Parts: sequence; C-alpha cells; structure tokens
Amino acid sequence: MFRVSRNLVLQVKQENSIIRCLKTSSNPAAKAAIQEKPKLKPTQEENYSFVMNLFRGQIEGSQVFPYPNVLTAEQRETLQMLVDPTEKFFTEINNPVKNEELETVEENTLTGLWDLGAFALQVPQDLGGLGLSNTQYARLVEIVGANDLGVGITLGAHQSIGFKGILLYGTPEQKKKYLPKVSSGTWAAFCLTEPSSGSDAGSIKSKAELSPDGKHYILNGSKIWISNGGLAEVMTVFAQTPVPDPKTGKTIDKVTAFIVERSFGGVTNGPPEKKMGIKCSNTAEVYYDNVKIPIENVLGGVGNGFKVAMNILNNGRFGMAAALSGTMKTCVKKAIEFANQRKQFGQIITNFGGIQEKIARMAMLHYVTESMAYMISGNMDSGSQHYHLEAAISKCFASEAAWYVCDEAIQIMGGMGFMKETGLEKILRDLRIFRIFEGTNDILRLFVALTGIQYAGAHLKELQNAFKNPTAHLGLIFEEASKRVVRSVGLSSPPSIEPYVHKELTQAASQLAVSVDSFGQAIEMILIKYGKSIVNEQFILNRIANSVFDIYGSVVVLSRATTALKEGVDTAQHQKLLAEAWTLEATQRVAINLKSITDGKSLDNYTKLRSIAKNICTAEGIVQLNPIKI
Ligand code: MYA
Repeated sequence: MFRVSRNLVLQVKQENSIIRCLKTSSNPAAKAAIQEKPKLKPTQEENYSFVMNLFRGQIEGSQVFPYPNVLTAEQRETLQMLVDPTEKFFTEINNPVKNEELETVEENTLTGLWDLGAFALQVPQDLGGLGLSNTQYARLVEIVGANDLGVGITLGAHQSIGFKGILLYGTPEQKKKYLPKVSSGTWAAFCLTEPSSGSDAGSIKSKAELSPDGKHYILNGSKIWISNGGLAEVMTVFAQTPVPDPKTGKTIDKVTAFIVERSFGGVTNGPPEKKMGIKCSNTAEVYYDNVKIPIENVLGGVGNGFKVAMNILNNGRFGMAAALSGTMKTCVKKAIEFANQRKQFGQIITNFGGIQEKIARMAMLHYVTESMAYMISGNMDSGSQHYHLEAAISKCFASEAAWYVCDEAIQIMGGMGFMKETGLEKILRDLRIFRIFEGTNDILRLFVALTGIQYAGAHLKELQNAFKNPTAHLGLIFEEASKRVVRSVGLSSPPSIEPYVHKELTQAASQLAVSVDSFGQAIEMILIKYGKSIVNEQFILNRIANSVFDIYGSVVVLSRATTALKEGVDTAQHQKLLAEAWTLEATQRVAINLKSITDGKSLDNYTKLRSIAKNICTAEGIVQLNPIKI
C-alpha cells in the first residue's frame, strides 16, 4: 500500500517529535504504546481491494499496478489454439438470427458447443473440462458476446452460475460425481429467484426440512426466471432450512444451498418464458414438490447458503464484462463500416465532430470495460479473494456501457440502424436484461457503496474506540490526527498515483489522485453526518457508487495504458489518448457527484424528487392534466 509522500513526511516528522517526548516520559502506558505502534487497521483483516481502500481515501496499488499479466506461456498457447476455432464456430456455424426465430439454440450449434468443451471451460481437466483460468475464460466469452448473447446466456447460466457452486464449494465427492456430468451433456442451472424474492435474495421462501430419519432434506417451493430451468438436470437450489440459532438456541430459518437432480423426483418446470431478448436461451419457472435431497447434497454447509449464492454471483460477474466487451466491439465495427462510407452534405460523416465524439465515446467505454474485465480476471487468477466490489462494478459498468455503445451505433447508422437486417436492434434487445439480472445495477450500486462505507466506518469506529483509551492507541491516534492537521491547514497533498504510471500519464494520474483524496474526505463527512442511517440515503449512495465507478475505471485504464507505453506496443499512443480523455472526464464527474452529496441545494432537490415520486405514486400515474385539460 502506498500513500501521500509529502503528507507522510510531515506525518513522520510530527510523530517523531511526539515520540521523542514520550520516550522521555515517565508514564509506562505511554512508553508501551510507542514500543508497539498499532497498525492502522488493527482489528480488521487486511483487504487488498483497490475499491475498498478508496473508501478510506487510500490507494491500495497491489491489484491495479502493474496491469495483470497472468498467462503462462502454456496457457497462452492453449488459448491461442482455442480462439480461432471458437471464432470460426461462431461465424460459420452458429446462426444468431435462426436461434432467435426458433427461440432455442439450434441443435447442431449445441452439439458443436458441447463437443468443443464450451460448457465446461473451467472444470478441471481430470473431471472432464478444459481447466481454463479466469483470464482464458474471459477471452473465450468475449468471442461469444461478440456474436450471440443468447447463446452466451445458455453457456453462462450453465457454468458461470449453474454449477459454479460445485466448483467453489463442492466436496471432493460432489465434484467427482457432478462435474464430469455437467461437462458432458447434462445441463445445470442456478435456482435462487422466487416470485416474492428478487433483489432481496435473503427472503426466499422455498423450504427444505430434514426427514425424520435424518437422511434427506425435503424440498418444497418454486423458482422463477431460471435460465436453463427447462433443460437442467442438475440444479443449485437455495432454500430456507431450520437451524438452531447459536445465540438463543431457538430454531431459525437460514438459507442452505443444495445440489438437486431432476431425477430425485418432484421437480417440474413451466414453459419457456416469452422475452424481449436473449430469446434462444431457455428461461422457465421450476417447481419443487416434496423433493427428497440426500443430505450429502448440501453444498457449502447448512445455513451458509446466502454466502454461497453471493459468492457464486461475485465469482462470475467479470464474465459479463468480458462478454459485453466483445458485444461492444461488434457494435463499433458495424457503425464504423457504415460511417466510413456514408456521405452526407458532400462528405463522409466521420468528418463531422458530432460523429467523431460518438465514436470516441464508444471506444473509451469499450476500453474501460475490456480493461476492467481482464484486470479482474487477472486478479482472480493471481489468487485474490478481494474482488467482489470490482466484479460488481464491472457488471454494472459493462452493461450500461454496452447499452450506450449499441444505441449510439444505431444512431450513427440512422434509419439503417433501425432496420432488423443490420443486427443492432437484436443486440439492443439482448442487452437490456444485462442491467437487470445477476443483481440489478441499482442493487449492485448500493452494495458497492454500502460495503465500502462499512469498511471506512469500521476504521472510524476503531478511531472512536481508540479515543476512549488514548494511551493504549497513541500510534493510531497520531497517525490520524496528523493526517487531519495537515489537511486542515492546507498542507496535504493527495495520495500519489504518479510513481505508478508512465511519465506521459502523470497529469492524468494527478487528476485522479485529487479525486481519490476528495472521495475519502467525502466518505468521512458522510459517515460523521449520517452514521448508520446512511443506508436510507439512496440518492447519496448512488452518487457515491458513480464516483467509485469513475475512479476505478480511470485507474484501470491508466494502468493498462502505462503497460502499453512501457512495452512500446503499436497502439500505445492510442491507448494513452483513451486513458487521458477518459480520466479527465471521469474526474470531472467525480467532482460533480461529490459536490452533490454535500451541497445544500442538491440535498434540497432530492427532497423535491422524493415529493414528486410520492405524488405520482399516490395518483398512480402522472398527476397533472394536459395543458388543454381535455
Ligand atoms: S440469478 C439472480 C441474481 N440475484 C441477485 O443477484 C440478487 C441480488 N441481491 C443481492 O445481491 C443481495 O441480496 C444484497 C444483500 C446485496 C441486496 N458478497 O444484510 P446484507 C454478506 C459477499 O447486506 P441483504 C440471475 O440473475 C454481507 O456482507 N457477501 O444482505 C441469473 C453480510 O455478511 P455478514 C455478501 O441486505 C441470470 C450478509 O451477506 C454479498 O439481505 C443469468 C448479509 O448482508 C456479496 N455480494 O442483501 C445470468 N452481499 O453477515 C447468466 C451480501 O457476515 C450468467 N453479503 O456481515 C451470464 C454470465 C455471462 C457470461 C457470458 C455471456 C455472454
């Protein structure tokens, strides 16, 4: 972890003088305190997430600099061997239009995908899969996303979430029993959502109770909108199970994850849902009627199901960013092929500033998304456990960026973009669900903001506790106090990012450092002002999340462009342009967002927005009559 150089010098100077005084003190408690200076975060597990530490105004560089380069020569070679056939398969065999018409993936495509091993990309080789790393997986789903998002969901629902729980939490026996099956033709699905439980995943009502002989759980309930729900023979199902509360000894319901086979009996499903997009992927309701699940099919421990579900989702989210980066490439390509030859007002339309701005923005959004996807997959491949916030950000960012890029591609093409034959209207419809499923972007924004705030709050709480017994926590108090003093007298400099970026990017790095510093200060202010009640301030939380997205997006592209410049790759100067242009605008947005969470006028306006919404809900629609009152 690295921090403010100037701030640090001042801090060290100040602490040293205080420590000198203490050393000469006769107070034994004071002496003991300086001998063992408490760490800044003494009671918390060290967290290496860049985003998490941002909430404390600190730059944790280990996961973002240098840009990850994790593939071994062998992995690179394997990937190289897989990329060409996958691309060939998707351009020559898979037919997205036909799949959509049929509302199912064509049989020959499915057979081909199973034969290629596309349904078991990350299953270990000795259990029947290809044994790919997250980064290798990302590269392949990028190709899928570039060609057919409906097929992508068929593949993703199976392996990114359907049986991912077995990979992550399965016992050796469970892995041995199920992974070869799901790698060779047996469909899997992830069954969490219920009619009354969408974003509030912990509120599911399906129930599994232990049989009197203690050998089975008996599952009853139903699930909705299950991708591959009509096909799956193996399902990861979440249900409430009665467990003793360790605190009170009373029985309470806690979520448990189960591996459920259709062959257990009592599992049925509804017809395929009619959807706006990704029509070829199967989506269905699934019903469980007294399903007898052997106790050895509990996944991840009784009562641990909520965390199992969350971690399966956390683990797969980067895949969406990778896939959608492929989709964006396709949209950009279609738009540019058109724009490069389209003449209006006597010249090709790419000569016009309005079109140039659109193209540049599309390219920047793609660059950020792609950089996030491979940074997160690289971090995960390096063994990081601290990627949850980054993965959630990548999912939100990618799904919004892809929507924007596709929409702008349509706009550049004008009337032609609106025509079915161009293919963009299908992509736009397919894309719509990405902002909704796997955690809506709205709920993930709150998740990112609240998780980060909780982390920062725990630090503040430690400080408050430290003040209760100051002599025992002098190091911590001095560190914090000196930080605040230098800040308050205007001597503080923001945390430094410059040493980590290529010299051609130092200006962008210092803009970003200012954002990081302001962000940390804003979070501290918010915590002091709202305390725990910040959970109810969604207008503010959304703006905090948007600031984090912009800061994380910037650090990711500065890191990647730095590597490009250092390696002197052909596209280095282009990447520099992308990173600089993105960072400038992103940091400007951060300043606006941070102002709007403290500024009285903005806060007052949120009250107005609340009132508007309330009036409309009461009227059950638009309140006023039209101007002609008829
Ligand atoms: S599947 C359905 C997806 N559904 C969701 O994602 C549900 C969204 N809801 C949630 O995530 C949670 O309910 C929220 C928390 C976040 C709202 N990681 O009191 P809490 C811990 C780790 O805050 P709640 C689908 O759509 C937390 O720290 N831990 O919980 C498939 C706390 O721990 P502790 C987490 O307010 C579509 C505890 O849990 C997380 O109830 C098909 C309780 O926390 C987390 N994230 O709700 C897609 N969250 O008690 C196909 C909370 O220790 C795939 N906690 O303090 C496609 C893939 C693409 C690939 C290819 C395409 C081409």
